[in-house]
Amino acid sequence: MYGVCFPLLTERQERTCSITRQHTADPVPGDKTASAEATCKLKAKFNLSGYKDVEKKKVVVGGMFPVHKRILSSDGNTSRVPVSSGCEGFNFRTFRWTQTMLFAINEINNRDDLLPNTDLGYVIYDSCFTISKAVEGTLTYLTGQDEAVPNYRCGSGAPLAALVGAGGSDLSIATARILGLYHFPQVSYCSSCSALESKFQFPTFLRTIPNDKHQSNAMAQLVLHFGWTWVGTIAADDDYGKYGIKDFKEKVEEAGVCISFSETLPKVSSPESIQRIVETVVESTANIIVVFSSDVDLSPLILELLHHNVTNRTWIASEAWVTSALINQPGVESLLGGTLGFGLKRADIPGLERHLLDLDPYADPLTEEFWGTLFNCTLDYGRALRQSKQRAREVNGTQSRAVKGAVDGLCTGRESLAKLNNTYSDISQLRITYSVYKAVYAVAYALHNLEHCEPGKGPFSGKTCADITNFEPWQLMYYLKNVNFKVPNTDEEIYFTNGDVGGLYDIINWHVNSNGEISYVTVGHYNGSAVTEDMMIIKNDSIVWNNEVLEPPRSV
Ligand code: TCR
Repeated sequence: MYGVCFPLLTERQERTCSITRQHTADPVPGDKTASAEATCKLKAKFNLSGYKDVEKKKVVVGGMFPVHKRILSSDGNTSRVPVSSGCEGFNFRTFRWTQTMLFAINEINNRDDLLPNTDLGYVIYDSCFTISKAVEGTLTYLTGQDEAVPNYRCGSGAPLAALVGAGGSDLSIATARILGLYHFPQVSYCSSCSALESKFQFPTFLRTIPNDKHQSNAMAQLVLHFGWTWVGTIAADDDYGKYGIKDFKEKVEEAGVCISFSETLPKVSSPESIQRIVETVVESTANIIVVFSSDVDLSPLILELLHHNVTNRTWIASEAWVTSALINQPGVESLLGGTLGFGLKRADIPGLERHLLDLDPYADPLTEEFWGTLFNCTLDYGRALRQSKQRAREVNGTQSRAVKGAVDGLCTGRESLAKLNNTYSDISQLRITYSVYKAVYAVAYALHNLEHCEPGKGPFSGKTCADITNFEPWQLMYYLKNVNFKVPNTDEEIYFTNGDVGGLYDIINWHVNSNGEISYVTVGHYNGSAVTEDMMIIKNDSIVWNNEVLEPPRSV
């Protein structure tokens, strides 16, 4: 498994746990009761910088981020002991989200007014954009085992708080089902799919990103606003894409709009499918194309459309790609200039840039990989070489390719991050990043309220309180559901209604400047909770379109 503990923080707490059986169901295959005395491998990291009182209580918050873009495919060999798959395709943007969770925890640990007597530790997992990895991480988190053993959980040590994650909606749907079984809260920063609103199915799921039903509605209103009647749709092959487009279609079809084509992007690389979608786009007379997809899934199609010199289409972007550097690459302006889309509310997070730039490359395997990928070098030559040889052996039974990669060059770890123009340290579009920050704060405020419950006035049976050193997950869930706080340095108030927050978006338009670079210009706002007439405010005159006449395109 690829659970990542961050030794960035200076004190480690290694827990020895007695394993307690939570269910009396049939023994799990390969029952681990024999190793019940085994050391719990879960290492929670605690921060010393905010450490004024050594006697502080400790709580561990879980985090899950899609730092890699996919898992390595297995060779299908069943004649040897299977190992958990490795991951590849380092994602700088999601790595920024990960670092933001650490930043928020640090900030909270340094505050005297929030959780003054308790330090937050953390365990972070890389879900590699893959459901199986997300499930594996969830089981590991719940059980405290390196090998995920269902129905077991560490019985001692710092209590686990909530899981911040897991990334895309398909991952969260899987993890929320498991966590729900144990009444364990999950706060998501990025899973926006409308299916997750069902509290019957996902009783302990909350999120700081708006429910996509608002976004689908907003897209439909945009289409109706400009009087377009003929649109094409493209969706990712996951819950995000499918539900997003389904809700959009329902809304526009009600109003008489026709759908020219509906395509689905492949999840695993498939040049043939991409080719087919390109042909559909080229042959269709629809000028307006609505795309509900993450940037990772969309980028192969964009590359191919560029190849075919496709222009004169207006793209309607969902939030996941509207400000993505993976899509906004040099050269896309002829295809994507004039794009209109929906972005989450942006914020500045004071101190975050410093934290990102001060990253210690040697802190953990992920920071090492980040450094090596960014500067195209190897930090610790000996170790990296061994690792790449090992990986090469595992992946394709040969050493040649990976070894070649490892001799590119060495780096000192003192290279300057600030000089590079990388999406990791670009703090101009903190949208999901801000949502991560809010999710960590929601957990901290819930824990704070749990800790400061007045005995005899508590919410639990007999007016009792929970104990911060030994609470049950459902008790924290009570406080999370009822949390209400102001996000630091903003005037935004966070509270959950049925696990959801309000549907606020910026309407973003891609303007091309004289150098051919794209800038994101906010041309309007959408508020899903306002009365119908006030929901969408859009400044038509500020919009730049992707056609010579520079006016709203006609849709046929
Ligand atoms: N919700 C998507 C995943 C996602 C995403 C992103 C992925 C969103 N925004 C930005 C990468 C980058 C919004 C989901 O699956 O729910």
